[in-house]
Amino acid sequence: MIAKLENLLKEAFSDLSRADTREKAAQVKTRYIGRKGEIASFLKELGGLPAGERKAAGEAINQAKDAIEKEAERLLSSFDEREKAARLTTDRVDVTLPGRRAPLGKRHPVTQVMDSVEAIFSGLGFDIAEGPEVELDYYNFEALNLPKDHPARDMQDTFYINEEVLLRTHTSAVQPRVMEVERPPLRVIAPGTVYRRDSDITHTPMFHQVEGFMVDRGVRFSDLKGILTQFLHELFGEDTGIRFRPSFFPFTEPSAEVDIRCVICSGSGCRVCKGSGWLEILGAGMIHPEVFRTVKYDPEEYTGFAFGLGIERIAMLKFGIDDLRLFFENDIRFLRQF
Ligand code: FA5
Repeated sequence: MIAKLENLLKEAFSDLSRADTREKAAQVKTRYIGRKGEIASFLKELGGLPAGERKAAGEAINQAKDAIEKEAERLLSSFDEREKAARLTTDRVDVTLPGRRAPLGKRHPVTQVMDSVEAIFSGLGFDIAEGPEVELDYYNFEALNLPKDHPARDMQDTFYINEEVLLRTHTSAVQPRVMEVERPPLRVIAPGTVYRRDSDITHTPMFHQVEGFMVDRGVRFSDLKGILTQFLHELFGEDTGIRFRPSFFPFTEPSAEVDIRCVICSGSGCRVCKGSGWLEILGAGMIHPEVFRTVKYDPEEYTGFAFGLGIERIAMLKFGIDDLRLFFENDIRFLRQF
């Protein structure tokens, strides 16, 4: 048996020396010292040996097993070392490379215009107020002199939630909310999102408005003209064409709409201004006495003006964009340009 063991040992070492991959070395190891390996079959034969020979044979088997195991482990860890060294050279990190920049967003053109509008009116002494987008019919219509069956309600196609609740169609709804709790003198703007069932190149179902109003003793239409002209000149430049047109709103009397020269076509007529050379950007007028009565202001004592402007319209003109819907598609190539 001892002679057979010596042969086995030689064979094992020679097999190990020929194993040129980690996998092959592991296979050789299993073949010799695995649970069903060569050494195990020697151990099984032990029982058949005469009692006097068993101890020596047992020791020899264990020695052979240890020797094979040691050599196999040495070989395996040398393969591991080589593999690690190879990985270190291929996976090397160049710490001097500049970092990858995370793509940086920009302020949306609508937000930029909203900020400029707020800054100009703050400079003119106006405070900022806010109201809810999901609004009561009362503030959006009734308190603004638009009772339930008033035909002028059709001017603004409304998203109703139920009989009494709707998505506000204009920021004018903030007007009675503020006047209900504050006394004149008032100079307030109310920026925000509004909703209408409307969609084409100059109308979207969701858009932004800024409402403005001023109430005090002796406020006149000329104050309205002065403030709006000052505002539009600050926003678009001193030589921007502006015109006031008579109009109708149930909550103002007299009422006007303000147009600005179409900057897309400089007034020669294009699809944005529908050939007129002008683009309507705001509605305005002197606050109706009925609105004052609703909020318990005495119309004999106080007068005031109000206006409501569309932010997207202004952004279109400022940035020369000919389709309103582009603002809400969130195409990064479009947004990056501003
Ligand atoms: C109003 O909303 C009135 N509340 C404005 C007002 C306030 C008048 C105070 C008098 C006193 P109008 O529906 O015209 O009015 O809208 C005002 C502005 O919002 C328009 O001039 C336009 O610039 C913009 N606008 C209206 N509908 C849309 C739409 N669907 N998409 C984008 N902008 C719109």
